[in-house]
Amino acid sequence: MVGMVVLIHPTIDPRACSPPLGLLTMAACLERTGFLVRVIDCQVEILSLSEVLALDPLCIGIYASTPTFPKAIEIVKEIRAFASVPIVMGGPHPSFLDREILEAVPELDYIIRFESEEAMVHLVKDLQNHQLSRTIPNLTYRVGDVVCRTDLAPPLKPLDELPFPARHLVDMSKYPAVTGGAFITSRGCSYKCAFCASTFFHRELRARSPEKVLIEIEDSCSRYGLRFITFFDDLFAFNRERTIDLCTRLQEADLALQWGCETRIDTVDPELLKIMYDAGCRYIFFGTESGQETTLKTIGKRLRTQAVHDVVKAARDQGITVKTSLMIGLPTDTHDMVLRSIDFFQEIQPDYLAALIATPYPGTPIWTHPEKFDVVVIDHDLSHYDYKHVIMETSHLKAENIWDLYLETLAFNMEHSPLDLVR
Ligand code: B12
Ligand code: SF4
Repeated sequence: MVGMVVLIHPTIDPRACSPPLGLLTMAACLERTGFLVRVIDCQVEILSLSEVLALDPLCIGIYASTPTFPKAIEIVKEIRAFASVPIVMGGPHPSFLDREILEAVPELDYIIRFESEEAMVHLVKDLQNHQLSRTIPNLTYRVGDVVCRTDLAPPLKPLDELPFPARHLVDMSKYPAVTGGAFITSRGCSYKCAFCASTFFHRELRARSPEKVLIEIEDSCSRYGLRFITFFDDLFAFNRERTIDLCTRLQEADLALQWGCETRIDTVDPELLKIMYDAGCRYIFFGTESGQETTLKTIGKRLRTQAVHDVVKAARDQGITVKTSLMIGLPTDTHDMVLRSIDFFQEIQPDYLAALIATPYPGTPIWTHPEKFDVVVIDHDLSHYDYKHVIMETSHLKAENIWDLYLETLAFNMEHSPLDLVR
């Protein structure tokens, strides 16, 4: 008999949402192995518990980032109150806090840490055979009251061996046009910024071949009529040659497609920006974080403000809409330094400025070593970890200062008509 797996993506904020690509890639691997998969992306679909249980799944899998973790736990407890079906959780939050979570939540059976395609297929096969082997990688489980872990598998490669995300398992028409066309062409990053967990999550930067990426884009465009897509990679343009290769292919494919991406300031230059523009690039989000070089150094961002100035100008001159970010409440920032950062962004005139309150997400250096950064966490409600709440105070900035500076930065956006694309 073919087994069914239910995968749930909880949400706290359904605005500007996009299909959950990691979960859909895992779903595609399960389908490839012969399992039936039902994906419930709560951003666009709600299913009652009785409808979920009527599917009689072999197992229910739930994704959790830090802000969606409380919601994910609510779902776990609701299911467990009515059924004994095995429940597994994955995603960034449980990956970094697996032991603590399994110890605190007896209703949850398993956590798969980090990249989960291989482990999930293995686990579901074992559940179907009623025999759990200890060779499943990345697994955290319980034996009696004791929480145990298996070793991590090496990062998956080549990524081209993975199937494309199973977009057919969600209703693509329900996502907003501007964010629904989501793609990921690489995993990981080679930097270790103090507020970011990416490098620790993926461990190694790996990229898919431009050839395969283009096939996925062509296929999705023809199925779902996408006119604008976003590359959500951490560091889209990390390799100049590869970026040019993908741009050339996009241009030759002549899909009448416009696109956006997220990348670092120091991965592009005027020549590359022109190539990207000619291939349809109309939007870039640069994680700039601060206009102060000392702060950029403290957080390990390693950017020059002159480079930020030059690249923002070059991209806008090229006709690309530019969004930059300013993090409020970073270690070592004083009130005046943040005001000077706001001035800096006012001077360089990006089209949009994302105001983000610095947040110590699990897995990030600030979260792991708050003492090194001289910060104190003051809010432990994880649903507030959304860059919009004050979660920590620094040696120079108390909660009220951070909030006031945040409002001041938001005002910058008001003057520049905010289009809340993503983040
Ligand atoms: C792209 C991205 C987004 C996109 C998502 C696009 C999309 N449609 O998928 C957007 C912009 C929407 C987004 C939003 C947010 N993001 Co984000 N995002 C990323 C980024 C850069 C890449 C994620 C990705 O796709 N990776 C590739 C895939 C393969 O990985 P994955 O999705 O994690 O899935 C794998 C595993 O997690 C696991 N898995 C996934 N689902 C499930 C389910 C089960 C049952 C199991 C077992 C396993 C499993 O298997 C997958 C395949 O290997 C990561 C950084 C990173 N490199 O991971 C940050 C990252 C995940 N995001 C982060 C954050 C903080 C957020 C926000 C909270 C920010 C905010 N605005 O509040 C929101 C939360 C959204 C939510 N609903 O949870 C943090 C998470 C830290 C943490 N401890 O939670 C990260 C790590 C970046 C950082 N700042 O450190 N994000
Ligand atoms: S913030 Fe950007 S550059 Fe820094 S570690 Fe995260 S993904 Fe890499």
